This record gives sequence, structure tokens and C-alpha cells, in this order.
Amino acid sequence: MEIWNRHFECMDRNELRKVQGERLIETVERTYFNVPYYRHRMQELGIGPESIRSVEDITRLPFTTKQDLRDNYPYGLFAVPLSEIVRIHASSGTTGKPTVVGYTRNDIATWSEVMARTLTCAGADKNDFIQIAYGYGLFTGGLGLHYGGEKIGASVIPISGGNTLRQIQLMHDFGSTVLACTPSYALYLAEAIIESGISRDEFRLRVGVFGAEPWTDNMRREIEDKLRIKAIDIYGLSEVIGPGVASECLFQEGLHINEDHFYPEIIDPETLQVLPEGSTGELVFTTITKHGLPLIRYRTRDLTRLNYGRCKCGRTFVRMDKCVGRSDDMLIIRGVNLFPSQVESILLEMGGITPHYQLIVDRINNLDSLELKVEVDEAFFLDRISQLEGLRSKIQGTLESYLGLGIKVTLVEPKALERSEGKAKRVIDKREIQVLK
Ligand code: DLL
Repeated sequence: MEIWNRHFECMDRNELRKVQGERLIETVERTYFNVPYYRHRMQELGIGPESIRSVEDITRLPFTTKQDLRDNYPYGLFAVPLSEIVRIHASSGTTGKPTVVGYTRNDIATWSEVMARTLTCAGADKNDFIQIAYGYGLFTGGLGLHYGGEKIGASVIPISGGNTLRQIQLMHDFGSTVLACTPSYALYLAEAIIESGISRDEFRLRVGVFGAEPWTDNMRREIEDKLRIKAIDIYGLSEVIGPGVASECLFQEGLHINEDHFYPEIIDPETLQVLPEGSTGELVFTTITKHGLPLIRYRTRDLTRLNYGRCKCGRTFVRMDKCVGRSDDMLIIRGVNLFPSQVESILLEMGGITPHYQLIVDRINNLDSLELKVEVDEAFFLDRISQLEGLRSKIQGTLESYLGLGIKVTLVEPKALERSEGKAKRVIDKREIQVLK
């Protein structure tokens, strides 16, 4: 089995710890001197760069959250002059303002390196044809896989997301061997291929690199059976770099974290204390080589567990379990991140409706669907049907353009939605992944 960067990926763990310590010290210095926000936070805690002498000292540092990125929107946490930034990506935030991330030329090189490792981990090399059906654009999926694919010398097919018939045609005609997309889209494609009636033997597809949303082992088996490929889980988040943070190897026993670039911790999301090895908790990352947007102890909100045992593949990097859920209410729908509060704040700005709403998420034919049920204002409800339809389509149009996601809007009578005595039940998620949590 090939390993892209044996020097780091198979490094003795004591040596790795030393490298992590050196890189952490540099990162803390850079953020302290270049990012006023971090300098103030550290000063408040009575610490400075001299307080950090090794990785053990990391617990003295403050946490960073998505809210901090939002408060410093768009470039406030960047640690280099903007002239050094060569790329901007973004993902949805909690109120419609996106979370903005910036990369220097050096960061793009780091990203390509970790993506080259990810693809090599999945068994890909320069002989492969990689069909990239993750979206290209502000989302990190498309371009992340793209740079990694080119780095390993594979033939990259930048088809981007959607247009299923074209995906199937090119997969067939171009002889794609690797498919990169979300697991739900992989399953959708799998069924569309079966329906197309083209014999599986006419395809050369061998492996898939799937991520950007939670998926279960059951779903993996289904994808593997239907597409007759090996389905590899890849994990990442825009704030940390994008895809390339962690990936499974062909043994599929946990995702190797690129620890020489991203230092992981598991904390209790309530007490914020670091949990003992092997516990399930919230994953926290400190980026130890990034220049554009270095983040200290970034709370991912993803729940998982770390396994420091040695993997059969020879890599020494710690493995994280498949993510089982989140410690906040963020939904991932067709790869798009969405917070119920985003919908709520948009609804509250519109007239004719009450703040009683429910989001219903489902997976129909392997594609996520999103429906909003919202109660119409008593006064409005007596109006003519044509007016109600006007209101409905205005809500739908506004939400779709804010969220970047298709949504079905249904208006219901005042008081039609069930009232709860405690917390309002705003989200009904019928997808398998939630049931298995
Ligand atoms: O989804 C980056 C990515 C692109 C990863 C392509 C893998 C493949 P964001 O849009 O910022 O970045 O969303 C990050 O998605 O905090 C997790 O909650 C979730 N997520 C990503 N990968 C996985 C995975 C990209 N393999 C958020 N399993 C993260 C479970 C995942 N959840």
C-alpha cells in the first residue's frame, strides 16, 4: 500500500510530538503578534507566547468558535496582510453571514499535500481518473479534491456537482476510476446507474472518497454493494482547511488525522475539559502550520473519539471514529450547512406569518429534502388563495437565495403546528443517519 509522505505519516510518535510542539509555538507567536483578537484573548488569560513550551501547554490556550469567526467577519482573524491571501472560501454561518476562510500560497501547498495523502490513503495514484462531483466554488470540496488529484498526478475530471445523467455518461466514457462526492449523492448516482441499464462491467470505477456530511456504516455497505467499489470516508471543515483533515485508509478502521498540521483534542462540550484518551466528545483542532487563518483550539462541534493504537497500514497518525453527531443543532443538507436559527431570522423579517415553524428533513431516493411548515398570521389567513400563494413563493424564494438550497414551503393554518411545553421542536429529521445516532 502506497503512503504519500512516509516521513510524516509514519513518524515515531515521540518525534511527532516534538514537531507538533515546535509548530504550535510558532503558531502561537504568529497569532499573538499578528491577530489582535488572539493577543487580547491571551492577555486576558494572563498568558503570552512564552507560556507555550510544548504541546502539553496547549490547554492553557483559549478556544475559538464559529461565533468568533462571525464576530470578526470577514477578515478579522487573518494573520497575514491581505496581499498574501491567494484564495477565499466560505461556508454558511448561523445568521446568513458566511464563515470566511483565507489561504496564502503556502496554505494552498499544505492543502494540496494533505489532499494528496487523502487520495493516496484511498489507494489512488497517477494512473487514476478522478471524477470530482463535489461542488466547485466557495465550498471547499471541489477545489480541495482538485488540487490533491493534480498533486498525485492523476487525471482530474472537474465535473462539479449535479447533472446526474452527465455524471453517468462521463464516468462511463472517460473511464473514471475514483469518484469524489457526498455519500448521499454517491448512493443517488448508484441507483441512477442501475436504472440506466448500462452494465456495471462497462464502468472502471474502483473507489469513492466520500465526506462533507455524516454517514453510517450501513450506508457504506449499500454504496459499496450498489457501485461495487470501496467507499472511503474523508473528513474536514472549511475553518481548519477543508477536506484533507482526516481520511480512512483501505482498512477502513477510523480516519487518520494529519496530525503534523492539525493538532486534535477531545473535550467535554459542557465543561470544556480535555477528556481522557478513548472518550467520545467534541473534536477540537489547532492548526499548527497555517498562515492565512491559523486557528487555536477551534471547536468543530463534531462528536467523535480518538484511537491512538497502531493501524495495520503502517501510518502512526491517530485515527478518529466516524463522526456520530454534533454538539450543536447544525444540519447538513446535501452538503450545505444550515442552522435552524438562520431560517428563523429570515422568517422573522417577513410579514404575514407567525414565528411558529418546523423544518422537516428527509432523504427521498437518497437525496436530502427540506420542507418548511410555517403558520400564517390569523389576519392573512382569511385572504384569498392567490395572496397566500404569493406569500408562500416569496418565502421560498427568499430562503432559497439566502441558504443556497432548494426548500419546499408549506403554509399552515394558525395553531396547526404542535406546541411544545419545553423547547420548541423546530426540526424533524427523518434521515437514517439521525436515527442511528
Ligand atoms: O464539508 C469539507 C469537506 C469537503 C469534507 C469534502 C469532506 C469532503 P464544511 O462545509 O465547512 O466543510 O463542513 C464541515 O461537515 O464540521 C462536519 O460536521 C461535516 N463533515 C465533513 N466531513 C464529514 C464526514 C466540508 N466525513 C462539517 N463525516 C464538519 C461526518 C462530516 N461529517
